[in-house]
Amino acid sequence: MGQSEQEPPPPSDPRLPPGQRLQRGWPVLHYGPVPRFKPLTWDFQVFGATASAEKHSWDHEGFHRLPRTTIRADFHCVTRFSMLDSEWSGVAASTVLELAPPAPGVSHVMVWAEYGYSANLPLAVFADPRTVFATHHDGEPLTVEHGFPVRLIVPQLYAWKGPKWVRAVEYMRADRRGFWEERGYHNRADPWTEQRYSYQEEPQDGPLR
Ligand SMILES: Nc1nc2c(c(=O)[nH]1)N[C@H]1C(S)=C(S)[C@@H](COP(=O)(O)O)O[C@H]1N2
Ligand SMILES: [Mo]
Repeated sequence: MGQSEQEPPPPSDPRLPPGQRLQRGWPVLHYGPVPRFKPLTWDFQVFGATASAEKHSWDHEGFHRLPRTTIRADFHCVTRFSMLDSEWSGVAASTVLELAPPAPGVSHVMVWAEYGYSANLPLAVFADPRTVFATHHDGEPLTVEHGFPVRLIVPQLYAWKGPKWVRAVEYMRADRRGFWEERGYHNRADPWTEQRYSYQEEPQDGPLR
C-alpha cells in the first residue's frame, strides 16, 4: 500500500455539505428566459388557505415598505457548486406569515415565480427566521439575472427551493410538488443528507410524482 493512500484528505471547509465544492463568483442558473420587470403590474400575492380566506397583495412600493431583515447564509446548488457567507436582505418569510396569516391546518406553502416556476416548502421551513424574500445581496440590489426584484433564499435547503422573480405564495393544507420536485428532484432537498433526487425519497418525504 503506497504512502499517499494513507495521507488524510485535505481539510475541507466545514460549511460545505457533502459533494459540494466552492465556486468563485456567483453563477446564473435557471430554466427558461429572464422575465422583464413591469413595475406597474408587479404584485406579490398571498393566496390559498389564508386565515381571512381573502387573497393578500402588495404592489412594488408596498412590498418595499414592509419591515426588513438581513441574514448571512451559504448557498448550495444541487449541481454541486456552493457559495459561502453571502449577506441577503429583504423581507423575512415570517413577516409575510404575520401580515397575511395562514388558516389553521396549513402545513406547506408553494412559492410561485414568473413563468410558473414553483417550489414547495414545509410551513416550518418557510417560517424559519432565516428564510427571506431577498431584494439585496451583499448590499447591492439583485441583478435581474439573479431574481430582481425579489427572490426567495432558504438557507437550509438546496437553492432550487428559492425561486427567483417571486410573485406569490400559496398556503396549502397538504404537500404538493413544485417545478423541479415534479421533474426528478427530491421533495425535501436537505444538502447535509444529500437529498438530491426523487428516487432517494422515502414514502414519508412527500407526495408521489
Ligand atoms: N424562477 C426560477 N427560480 C430559480 C430557478 C429557476 O429555474 N427559475 N432555478 C433555481 C436553481 S436550480 C438555483 S441553483 C438558483 C440559482 O440562483 P442564481 O442564478 O442566482 O445563482 O435559482 C433557483 N431559482
Ligand atoms: Mo440549482
